[in-house]
Amino acid sequence: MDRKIKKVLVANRGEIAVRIIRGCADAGIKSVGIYSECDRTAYHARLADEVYYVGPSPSIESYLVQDKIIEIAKKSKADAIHPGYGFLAENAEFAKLCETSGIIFIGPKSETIALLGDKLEARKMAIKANLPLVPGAEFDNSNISEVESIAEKIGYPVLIKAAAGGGGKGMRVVEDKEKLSESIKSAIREATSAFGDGRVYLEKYVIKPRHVEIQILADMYGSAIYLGERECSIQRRHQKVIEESPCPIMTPELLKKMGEAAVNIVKESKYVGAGTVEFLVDKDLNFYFLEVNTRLQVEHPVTEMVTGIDIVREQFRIAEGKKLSFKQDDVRQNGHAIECRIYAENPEQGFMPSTGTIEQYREPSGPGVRVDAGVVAGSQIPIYYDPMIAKMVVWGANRTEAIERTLRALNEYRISGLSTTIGFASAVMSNKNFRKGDYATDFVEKEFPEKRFSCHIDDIKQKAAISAAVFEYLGRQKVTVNSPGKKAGNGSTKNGWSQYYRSRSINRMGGSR
Ligand code: MV4
Repeated sequence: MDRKIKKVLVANRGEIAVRIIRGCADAGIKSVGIYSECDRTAYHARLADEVYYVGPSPSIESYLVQDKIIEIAKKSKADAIHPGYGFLAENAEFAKLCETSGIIFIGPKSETIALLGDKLEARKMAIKANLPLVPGAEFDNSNISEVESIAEKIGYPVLIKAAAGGGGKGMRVVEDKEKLSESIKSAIREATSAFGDGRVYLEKYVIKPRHVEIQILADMYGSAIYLGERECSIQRRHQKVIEESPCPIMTPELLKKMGEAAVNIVKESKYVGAGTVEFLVDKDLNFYFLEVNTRLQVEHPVTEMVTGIDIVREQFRIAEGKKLSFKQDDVRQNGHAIECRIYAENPEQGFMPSTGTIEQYREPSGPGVRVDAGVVAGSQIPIYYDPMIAKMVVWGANRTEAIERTLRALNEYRISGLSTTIGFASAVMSNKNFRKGDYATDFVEKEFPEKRFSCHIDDIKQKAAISAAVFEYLGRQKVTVNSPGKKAGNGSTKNGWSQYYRSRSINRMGGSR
């Protein structure tokens, strides 16, 4: 079964393509990049050993064109395709196409992707594997009185979910019987138009849950292990903002139970590769299965930093038909890691995507800091794709150290030319309840209820850093930095330079959005 992978086509862009290309280099594997029209000069395309044009900028004409990607894989003689996340990563049809084309798809088998992608099938699988589930049920879409009696039995509030959904898409909370049939009808309509599949089901709505997920690895020979958990409750509108590991409320007993549950569903579904099992955890530390993500996740580096295991490397090994090289007892969680997702968005304008060119770009570094970015100075941020441009992942010996170090690193980060969420991440790190570890999925709406977020720069260190940056930019002329004052310091999301410039009414840089 052993098949050495010599060359991998990376069917993605941005930071995850960069991550996988680096993983290839570390494993002695050649990488093939693909790029769309607007990604001609993108960093991932510069970094790959070999690159091919895949099509016009819109994803449906480039990163989603299955036949074209297979054709490039064949032309470049790639043994395998790594899909990253998003795009074709959880597309069972594409995995199948790889299989029938004799190309290794780095991920589970297409049947597994199809099965777990159907949330009702995944639920059945979880029941078979004895996982705890939120009380809920599938029902006949056409029979409203049946639905009403099921909802009554579950107890209000109930949550309508789409079988083809996931990640929060197509969900509806229903508070009482009166709104049930109308909500179901609109949920079916929405699911039909979004997924071409109108099947929905009901679950008891868990109030203020935490979102905790377990990273797993499984080989082709039925062995599976868990690599600890990630706490992912800090999100806004189902978009994760901060992730950390360990979960602040985790206990060794709970981790063992959740980890073993995750391994059970993985084994039951004959899963192969790296994957994530999502759970809700309530305030009494009860946990409930949600879904299985059959891909490498955005937040995987949090686990890598705490366990020391290179998940992408393990994906290659598993895909080559190797057995897992370590046992559950070999996995240790060391210290604490926090990931801040850096989005090209403007928090002051309701987190609207902020497109344009990155003018200055300087990453933080130093002890415990890892930045996975898809950009460099001069990069264009196109409108066509996800606005996440980088992830800053910070390790500390304990949670407090990780938080303090995250703040230090965020203060060091300089991006100008467009708006980012760096200032927002700092505000989360400074939040009292975040620091206590006392938060759930309602954190952002509760602690930052305004649609627009603006953060005030009054930190002396930040000022010093800004002056250094100005100094650098003005070609080493001597610059006197005045105190920005209360009113002026509102542009923190522009991070550093532009803030300063705005407060001094110099718009050479700040004006370039
Ligand atoms: C839930 C829930 C409460 N009760 N299910 C959202 C993403 C999808 N994977 C499942 N989600 C939820 N399912 C029950 N029965 C609350 C959420 C939820 C949520 C979950 C994880 C992270 C953020 C969230 C934000 C709002 C709601």
